[in-house]
Amino acid sequence: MEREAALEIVQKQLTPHRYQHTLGVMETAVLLAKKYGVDEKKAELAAIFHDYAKFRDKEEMKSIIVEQKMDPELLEYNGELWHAPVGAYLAEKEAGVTDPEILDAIRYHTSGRPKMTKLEKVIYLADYIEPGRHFPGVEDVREIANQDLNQALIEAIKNTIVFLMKKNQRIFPLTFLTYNDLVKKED
Ligand code: DGI
Ligand code: FE
Ligand code: FE
Ligand code: FE
Repeated sequence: MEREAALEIVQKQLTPHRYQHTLGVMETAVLLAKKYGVDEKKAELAAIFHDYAKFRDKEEMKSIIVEQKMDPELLEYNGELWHAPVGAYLAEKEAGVTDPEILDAIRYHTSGRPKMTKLEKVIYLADYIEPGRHFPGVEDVREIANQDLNQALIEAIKNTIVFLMKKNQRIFPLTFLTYNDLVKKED
C-alpha cells in the first residue's frame, strides 16, 4: 500500500491531533529505520497504522479481544492497552495490511514484548519520541536514540513504567517482560 492511500484510510479514524501524532511517528520511524537498517517502507506503513484503533469503542474492542482469542489478561488491565492488538487485527481486516512484521509492530507498540524485532523497536521508540511528544525525559531518550536503539528503548520503557507507577496504575505483565528482556541483553 502506498503512503497516501494509507494516510487517507487512517485519517478517517483519528482526531486531527492524533493524526498529527501519526505523521510525527511516521517521520521519526523512517529516520530511525534508515539509521538502524530497518526496511523504511515497512516502518512507514507500521507507523501510519500504529494507532488505527485508538478511538474504537471500548465494548467493540473487548468483543474483538474475546472473539479473536487475544490474551484475555488484556481485559484485566487499562483499556488504553487494547488499541494495539485490536489495531493490528483491524488494520488487516479492514484496511488490508497483510505483512505479519508490520502487524506485529502495530500489535506490540504499546507494551513491547520480549525478543522484539528491530522494526518493532523502531515503532515503539518513534511513538515515544516523535516531535509532538513533550513529557519529562523525552529529550534524553531522543538523544540516546541517535546512538543506541536498545538503550533508548530501555529508557522509554523504564520511563513509561515509572510514570504509570507514580499514578498507581497497574503494569501489564508484558511491559515488565519487555523491560527485563532488554536489560538482560545489556548484562
Ligand atoms: O497510543 P499512544 O498514546 O500514542 O501511546 P501508547 O500506545 O504507547 O500508549 C497508550 C497508553 O497506554 C499510555 O497512556 C500508556 C499506557 N500504557 C502503556 N503500557 C502500559 C500502559 N498502561 C498500563 N496500565 N499498563 C502498561 O503496561
Ligand atoms: Fe498507541
Ligand atoms: Fe508507546
Ligand atoms: Fe501513538
